[in-house]
Amino acid sequence: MQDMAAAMPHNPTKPAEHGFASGLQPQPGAHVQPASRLPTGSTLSEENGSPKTGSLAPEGVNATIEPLDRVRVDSAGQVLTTNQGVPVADNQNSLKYGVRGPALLEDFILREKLTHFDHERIPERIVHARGSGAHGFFECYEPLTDLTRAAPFQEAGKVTPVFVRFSTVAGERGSKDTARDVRGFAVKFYTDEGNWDLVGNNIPVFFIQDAMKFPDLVHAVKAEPHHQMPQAASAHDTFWDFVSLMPESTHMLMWVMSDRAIPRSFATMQGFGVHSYRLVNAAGESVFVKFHWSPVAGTHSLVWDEAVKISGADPDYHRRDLWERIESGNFPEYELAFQVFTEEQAEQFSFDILDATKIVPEELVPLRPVGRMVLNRNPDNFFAETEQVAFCTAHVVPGIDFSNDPLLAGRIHSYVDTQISRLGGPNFHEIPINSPIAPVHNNQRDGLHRQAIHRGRVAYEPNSLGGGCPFQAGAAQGFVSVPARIRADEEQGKVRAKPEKFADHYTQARLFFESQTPVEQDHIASAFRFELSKVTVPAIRERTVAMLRNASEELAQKVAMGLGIDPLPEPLPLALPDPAKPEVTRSPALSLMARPGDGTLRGRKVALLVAPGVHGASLSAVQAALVEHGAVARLVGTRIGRMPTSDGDPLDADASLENEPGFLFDALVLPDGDEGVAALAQDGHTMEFIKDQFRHCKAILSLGASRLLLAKAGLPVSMDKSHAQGGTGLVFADAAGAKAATAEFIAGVARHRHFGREMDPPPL
Ligand code: HDD
Repeated sequence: MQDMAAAMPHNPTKPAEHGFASGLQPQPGAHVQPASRLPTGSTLSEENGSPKTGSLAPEGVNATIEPLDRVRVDSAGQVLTTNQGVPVADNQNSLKYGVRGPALLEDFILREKLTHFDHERIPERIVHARGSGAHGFFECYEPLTDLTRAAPFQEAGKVTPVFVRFSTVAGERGSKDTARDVRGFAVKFYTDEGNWDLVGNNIPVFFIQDAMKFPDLVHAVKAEPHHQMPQAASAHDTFWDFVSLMPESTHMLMWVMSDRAIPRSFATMQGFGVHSYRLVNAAGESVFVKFHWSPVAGTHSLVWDEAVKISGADPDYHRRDLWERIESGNFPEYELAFQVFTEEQAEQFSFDILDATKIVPEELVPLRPVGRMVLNRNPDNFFAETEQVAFCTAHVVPGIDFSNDPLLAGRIHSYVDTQISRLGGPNFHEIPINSPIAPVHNNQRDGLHRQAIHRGRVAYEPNSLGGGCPFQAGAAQGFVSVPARIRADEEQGKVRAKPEKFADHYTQARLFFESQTPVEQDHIASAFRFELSKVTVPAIRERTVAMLRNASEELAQKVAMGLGIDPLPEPLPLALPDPAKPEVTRSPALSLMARPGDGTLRGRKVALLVAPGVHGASLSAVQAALVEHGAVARLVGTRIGRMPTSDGDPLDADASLENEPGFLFDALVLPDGDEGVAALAQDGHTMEFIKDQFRHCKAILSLGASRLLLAKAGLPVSMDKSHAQGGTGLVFADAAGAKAATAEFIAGVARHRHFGREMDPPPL
């Protein structure tokens, strides 16, 4: 060490800046664990050696554990080098002529470091820029060989590795997670026969019917081009101007104004392939299919006021939730279901299955569960994996094929195209997260950033010099498109037009609204009211109400009233005055309430308030019960750190009322203990905390003396009952009834929300 220090350049006036010579730096390698001591599969980059990946998947279950190992870099115990592998002696000082002299151009170490840094960013996705990813696996329940030859569905228990990226659509890469928006739900299956990307959303329909309109839609919803506002929000003029002139968007607007667009978590939202796709079996027979993902934890959402507040306190709310669920072993899990129907059935439907603004109601074609997906591993590196992952609807495998949905047709082009500029060339499939597990052999060559080193002189087919390799797989093994017939072609020829049923813009919008519970309907009306109240041009507001009248008079009236529009404008003229009678007029499956989940508290966050002098034993008992049910139960204090209790051991608060406000939690426990309650009552944060929990309809457990806090917060609750108050989710407990009350509270948390106490506008 001494010799090394002597050899280093040094600055006598600033010893701390000196690298090794300062004496503050540890010896090379001394501050990190040696590589041999790292847990296998760890992504360790920190000196404490914590395995950042959480529990590892069962062996053989993760695409990325082995194939990606060849590119994983772990610097534990390693010396710092340049990109050329040259060891760097001093990473603190640039090369200068004398300590006060000019920097020298020959400093290749400084120049390499700055040059690389200058190019660290790549263009963000034009849509879905903000996203979070996870690794996992898909497991098939039973062989589906009668329907499809796609590799993941060939046998019961067959496991296919996946990488999933969830996203918002409109906001930029650093925007908030809880914007009102559609969520992307993109799944890359690393199948035995190549990669299959199911690039879906958490809403089963779309705004438009034809890819021709996609750039217009995106230009309308993104921040307005003159002043680049608003960020990650559809509540502005250009969006509503566009959609109110595109009545085909009405159905999608219903979904986007519903609580589906503000999910509680990625783990509690559904996913949909949206388009009709085809399944093809080994005999070449095909059926249509719609893909549905349903979360085992149930479909749960935020309420709008909560979403707005969360976006300030924790813009990474969904990203953090996903990360923490996986770290703590509460792996997000989804069931995949197929809706299968034949071409003949499709012809009879009252809607067109090529129209992405339409669903196939579950009551018409039931869901068939086919497998489950578990997300059990966090990425090692956000950029290398979540940012560089490239999904493309064109990535299908034998057994999956397209329908003629004109929106899908545009997508098949668009994704590959965008990756070429976003990821800097045509070789993005070689980036580790994108490369298939199945071997790749073809005669495509060269291009920017080529990784593969192709041997030999043959790069063409047919060839004899390479023994004819790589050779065509043939129909039995290779991808064969379904030879679908297109009937209308002969009469119509090339046209720029749509089928007639596409013009029924309102029947399914009405179906969606009428299938919601009253609470959900109220939320939809409030969301329209909020969004349109941000629109500055009155004609746009009125046109939207005129459009809504065709879907639901009741909704149109509520929205108009909220916006002060009186009288109601005439309904927009119908493009199809006499649409076919729908098969289904109410579909309870469309309500978020239809999927309450598995009843556990897995992944839910519960705050237990603490201050010096609370009763420790009763609070700890509730905490233990919550943890036993899978909840994340955190002690939130008037400050962080140890708190003396009135009855024994101190409690350790790891969050404070200031740094983790109430709306970040799913439920609240108020402590017993006169002194502690008095301390909490003196802190204004406590009142805000309680009011938000109450306003957002979350379960609250009040132990003993803490009733005082509820009274001080001015909550409109009767205080003379000692137990649950019906559906309000408020549970009071005295020492004798604590056990029963805790059980009641836990059931209340599992119910997610207690909308019986919701009021619009909120009470004072
Ligand atoms: Fe798209 C990204 C989903 C219509 C063009 N789209 C993108 C992502 C998702 C979707 C989840 C993010 C993937 C990721 O995490 O990297 N998009 C959809 C769905 C649609 C849809 C469900 C309708 C059914 N998209 C759509 C159309 C077009 C595009 C009609 C163009 C014709 N989408 C793109 C894109 C993006 C994209 C511009 C931006 C970044 C990317 O592809 O990789 O190509």
